[in-house]
Amino acid sequence: MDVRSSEITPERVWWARRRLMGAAVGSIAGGGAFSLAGAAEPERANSLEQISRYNNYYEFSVNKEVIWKLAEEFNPSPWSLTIEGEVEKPRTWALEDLLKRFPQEDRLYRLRCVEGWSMVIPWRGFPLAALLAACIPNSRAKFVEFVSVLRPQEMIGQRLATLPWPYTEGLRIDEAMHPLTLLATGLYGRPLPNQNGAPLRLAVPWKYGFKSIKAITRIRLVETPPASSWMRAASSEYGFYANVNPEVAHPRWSQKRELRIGETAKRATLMFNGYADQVASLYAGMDLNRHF
Ligand SMILES: Nc1nc2c(c(=O)[nH]1)N[C@H]1C(S)=C(S)[C@@H](COP(=O)(O)O)O[C@H]1N2
Ligand SMILES: [Mo]
Repeated sequence: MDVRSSEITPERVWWARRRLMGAAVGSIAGGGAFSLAGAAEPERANSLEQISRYNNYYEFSVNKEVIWKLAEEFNPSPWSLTIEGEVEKPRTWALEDLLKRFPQEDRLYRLRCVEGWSMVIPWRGFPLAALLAACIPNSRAKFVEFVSVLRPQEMIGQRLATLPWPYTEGLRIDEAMHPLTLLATGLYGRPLPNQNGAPLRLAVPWKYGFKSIKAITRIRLVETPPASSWMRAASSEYGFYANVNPEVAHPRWSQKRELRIGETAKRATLMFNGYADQVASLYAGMDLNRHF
C-alpha cells in the first residue's frame, strides 16, 4: 500500500472532525476514546504512515519495518468468521454479513507493545460483546479463545517455527464482554491494511499489544483458560492476563516507560494503559504480580 500525498489530507480532516465532536463521543461510545484517563488533553492519533509501516505480525516477519511489504501477498477476501463452542447459536459469518449486522464505531485507542513502544490508533469496529451476545453463550462459557488464519502460502513467517501456528489468544468472558473490547474492521475510517490485521482483528487497549490478535477466523467459547501462542512459546515471559502494568517487569524489559512512535522522549506507562477507571474492577482482589 502506498501512502500517497492525496491521502494525507483526509487523515488531517478526520482528526479535526473527531476533535470537534469532543468528549461526548467518547462517553457515548463507552470507549473513553477522547477522555483518556491520566491525560488532560485529548491524545493525538499516530499517522496512517506510522501505523501501517511499523508492525508486529510474526506470520510475516519479526522485522517490524518490512511487514507492510510482505503482507501485500495476503488476500483477505472473501473472509469468514466461525463462532463455536459453548454457545447456543454457533455460526459462520461472512465478513459482509458481520459489517451489515453490527454498526461500526470509530474509537481512538492506545496500543502498548510489551517491547516498550506505543501508538494511538483510530480504529473502526464494533464491540465484541455485540457479536458474542448474538451467539448466546451458555453457562459453561467462561473464556474465549481466538484463532488467526493459517496460510503459510501467503504468510512466509508461518513457514518458520517462531511461534506455534496458528496464532491464538484468549480472554476471560468478562474481559471479552467489556465495552472497550473492540473487533476492529478498519482504521482511519477505511478497511484495515493487511499489515494491521485485515480484515478483522481485536483491539483490547488495556492489555499488551500481543493480545490484540490479527486476522481472526475462529472464536471459540470454552470452559477452561486457553493457552495463547505466546504462553506456549515462553510461559515465564507471557501470562494469560497480560494487562499493561508498569509495576510488573517483563523478564527482559522494565515496563515503567514507553516510547510513543514519532516522539523522542519516553513517557511513563500508565496502569492498565490509562484505562484503569474502566477496567480495574475486573481484577479486584487478584494478585497482579502472580496473574501477569
Ligand atoms: N496474528 C497475530 N496477531 C498479532 C501479532 C502477531 O504476530 N500475529 N502481533 C501482536 C503484537 S506483539 C502487537 S504489538 C500488535 C501490533 O499491532 P499493529 O501492527 O497493528 O500495531 O499486534 C498483535 N497481534
Ligand atoms: Mo507487541
